[in-house]
Amino acid sequence: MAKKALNVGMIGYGFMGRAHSNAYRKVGNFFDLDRQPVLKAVCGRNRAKAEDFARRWGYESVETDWRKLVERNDIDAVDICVPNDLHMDIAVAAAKAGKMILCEKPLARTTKEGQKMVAAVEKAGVPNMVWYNYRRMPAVTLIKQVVDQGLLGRIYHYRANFLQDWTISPDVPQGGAGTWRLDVEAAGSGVTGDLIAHCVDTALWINGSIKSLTAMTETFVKKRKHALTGKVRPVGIDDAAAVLVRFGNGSLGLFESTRYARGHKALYTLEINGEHGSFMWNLHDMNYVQWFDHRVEGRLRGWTSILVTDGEHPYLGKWWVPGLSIGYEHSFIHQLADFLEGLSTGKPASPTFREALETTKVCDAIIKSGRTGKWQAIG
Ligand code: SOE
Repeated sequence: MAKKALNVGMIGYGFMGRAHSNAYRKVGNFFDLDRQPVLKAVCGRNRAKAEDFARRWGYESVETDWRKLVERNDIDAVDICVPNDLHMDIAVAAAKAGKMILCEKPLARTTKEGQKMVAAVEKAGVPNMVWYNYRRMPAVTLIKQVVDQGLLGRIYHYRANFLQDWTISPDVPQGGAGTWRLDVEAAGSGVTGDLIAHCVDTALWINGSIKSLTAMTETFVKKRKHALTGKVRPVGIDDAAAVLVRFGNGSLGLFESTRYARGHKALYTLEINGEHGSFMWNLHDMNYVQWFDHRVEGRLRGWTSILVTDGEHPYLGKWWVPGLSIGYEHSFIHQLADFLEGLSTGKPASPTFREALETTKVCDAIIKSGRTGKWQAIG
């Protein structure tokens, strides 16, 4: 049976534009889905660069004004891959135009912006999703499945880190392509919205809601040149954050993120400790998960390293043969496959805008607690 086309309009063509475009191109080759993404248009302010991107990835056309792309009748789904300060305006306009929306994380700079986005997609009744890709790393999905099965028993602890080192030099500018993440206007926050958001999204998914938190945040480099104006300006983002949380299930959580951990490039680690067992995972060894089962006979009990590449592991049946690894880009393909499947089954792929708003609320509370030094309840 011929597959129904899903015409995609992508806004932005940076690092995430490539990750998402790769997913659109590959998903139909590996997953059996009713819908086939068609790369209709890519939008970027710089026409030459957008045309270059379109040629490389096979987009049929180019726009330089996102409003035009959103209004086009031949676009079914809008993918938002631009800096965070544009997420809300684009999403609200796209929802009004009746488009499905796939938005890069974090949902928004603030809860207030996120709420407007949730209201817009729910009013329009359009399918929506936020690209929190790490949920779709097979080893992470496996942890979720096993926790849901109850094999860990009561959960006591959840901890996660996301460590990088690329902004240590005071010469790294704020603003502009790539470095907009250091500009508070464009990003909303620093490591909190960019990196802890990943830790929080996965934690909410695996371990449930967060009730309250207290945080310590720091900006180590106080002034940086703005890449667009050349002017030296105060830095408004958090360079590092350490957070203590209480989950709704009674467990305690710890999150730490920094861009000043010399030697670490993208070290996302997570650990969950339950009454009967524990899991540990880290992004630098993403196809392995460490599992400890206290129910095993004492003499044989110990940490087990599971290579998550078997057909019975999440998503792996769609790839190669057992023992052969997959990579970072596959998490986006998996998330897209879930989104497309959700269009057929009517069961929306998570996180929807409403679900991702919970992460934004936690991020807002981290920033607030970092400023006030006070515990924050998550509303
Ligand atoms: C920042 O360096 C960054 O690219 C994040 O923006 C991504 O979300 C993360 O997955 C990797 O690091």
